[in-house]
Amino acid sequence: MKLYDAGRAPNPRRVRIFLAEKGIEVPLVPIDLGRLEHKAPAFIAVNPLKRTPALELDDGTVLTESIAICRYFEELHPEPPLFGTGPLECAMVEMWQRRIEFGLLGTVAAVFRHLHPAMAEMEVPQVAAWGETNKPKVLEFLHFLDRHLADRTFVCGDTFSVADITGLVAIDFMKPARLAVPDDLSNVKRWHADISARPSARA
Ligand SMILES: N[C@@H](CCC(=O)N[C@@H](CS)C(=O)NCC(=O)O)C(=O)O
Repeated sequence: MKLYDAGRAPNPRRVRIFLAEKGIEVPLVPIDLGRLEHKAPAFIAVNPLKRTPALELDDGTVLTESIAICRYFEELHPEPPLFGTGPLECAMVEMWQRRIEFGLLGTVAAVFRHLHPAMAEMEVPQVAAWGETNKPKVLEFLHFLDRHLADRTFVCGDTFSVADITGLVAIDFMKPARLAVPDDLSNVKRWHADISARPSARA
């Protein structure tokens, strides 16, 4: 199998962090988004949607969508569980993963994609007003998350999960999007510092 990766881009990084937490090594195929390699015929043959990451299995099957790829590895290598254990915890992880993916990663991505000059060739058309519209949405979600983290180590309690991975990547993606976590959100800052200190965060 091989994982089509894209350097600093947030979604491939989610998968790399997930793999690092599991201690799984998968050969990486670097795709240079800046050079629009993902829009070249060779990669379109892998993922016609022209997005990374993509996991190609030995029989040629291709999985895309970061969370689908992570779920595949969770089934292959259940330890440590990163999607929760038991009906309630699994549902909580799913709920928070989706909340953070849509409420934070998605809104930060909208700011980056629609306002950053480097995205002009990739996000066509760039709609600056949509980027600006998402800035307060990012802040609103961060305040919500800060209240939630007041009495929790990780997003879903005492156990690190894929919801924390999506959160880490989303917060780190704020830097290129030229956004910052407000200083008074001390719970988000403490949680982000803790999960950034895990070896997997270097992936
Ligand atoms: N929902 C997809 C999103 C994939 C995605 O948007 N990947 C970005 C990199 S973070 C990409 O390949 N962008 C290329 C482009 O927008 O043209 C996932 O979770 O994997």
